[in-house]
Amino acid sequence: MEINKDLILQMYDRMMEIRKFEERAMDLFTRDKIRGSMHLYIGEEAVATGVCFALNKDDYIVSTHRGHGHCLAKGARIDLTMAELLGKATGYCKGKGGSMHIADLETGNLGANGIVGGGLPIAVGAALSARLQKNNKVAVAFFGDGASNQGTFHESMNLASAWKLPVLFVCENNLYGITVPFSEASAIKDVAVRARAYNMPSVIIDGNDVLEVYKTAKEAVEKLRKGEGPMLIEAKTYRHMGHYTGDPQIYRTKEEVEEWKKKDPIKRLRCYILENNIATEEELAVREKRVDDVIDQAEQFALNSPEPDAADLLNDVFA
Ligand SMILES: Cc1ncc(C[n+]2csc(CCOP(=O)(O)OP(=O)(O)O)c2C)c(N)n1
Repeated sequence: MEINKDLILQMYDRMMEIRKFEERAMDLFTRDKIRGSMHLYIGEEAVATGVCFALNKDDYIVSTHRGHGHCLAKGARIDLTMAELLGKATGYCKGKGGSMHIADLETGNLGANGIVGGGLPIAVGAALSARLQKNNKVAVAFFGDGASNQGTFHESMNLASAWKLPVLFVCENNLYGITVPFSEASAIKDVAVRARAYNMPSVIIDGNDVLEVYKTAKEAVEKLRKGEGPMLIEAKTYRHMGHYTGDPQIYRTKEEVEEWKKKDPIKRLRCYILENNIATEEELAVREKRVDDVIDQAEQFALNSPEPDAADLLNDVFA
């Protein structure tokens, strides 16, 4: 599959936006502008970007506690996302969702989810609604290797396959569930083999290669739209940062982190672009500067936005 040059550059921009958005979010966090904690996606940008570029705007996604990347990759506005992280009234969920619970129905994002494995059944429900409404939409469930040990994963895989629903299961295997290596919590080496138990095709890919992610997702989504049933993609990747913003990271070595940083998906795409004469250093610098400006504006928008009104505290909240 040939990917046109313009699309490659757009994917580069999107990955840069996610990376710089999160670096700025971390900066705001250390300045006490963001409360609670955050789970950063830095290092995993190629997965969300490659998959979401293979989707239509109105296709559904469900996201995880590490959800900023999915949200932006699906096309959410950077300023409204930043405002949500700061708990401002202008944010996507009027400041009540915060980092872990952003939803944006305009772009089909049914929500990040603090419950590990909590998004998977929602994706199956969304796919069922697409089937019943015959609108040809697909649903993508992003989840981690840790979530694949949850009952919701198995129930969702089973039902989606039994009913041949248009769900793409995307496992972002970054090797750890908080501090626990996947290898210590699981009897299998690869999550992908679990699809066999549900009579579902699966594939293992390099999650740090956005072009491979895009091609695999594009082919999978075409099959889903033809009614061929669900599929599982296991994208091998790594998070550069700790599990959450205060993680002392004593469960992994600095050498391991450095090894994976050499496989940084953004640097890798940058090299590919230069080596294949898709753009010059100067052209990339202009694009990177544009991203910096967008992030600056988003930060200013978020900082200048009003706090939610206390009278709205219980509005739009369901339990
Ligand atoms: C149902 C549930 N159990 C436990 C937790 C605590 N918890 C938060 S993140 C996490 C690990 C998730 O690992 P993984 O799914 O691999 O995602 P990653 O953090 O690696 O992206 C756990 C156990 C939770 N939030 N929800």
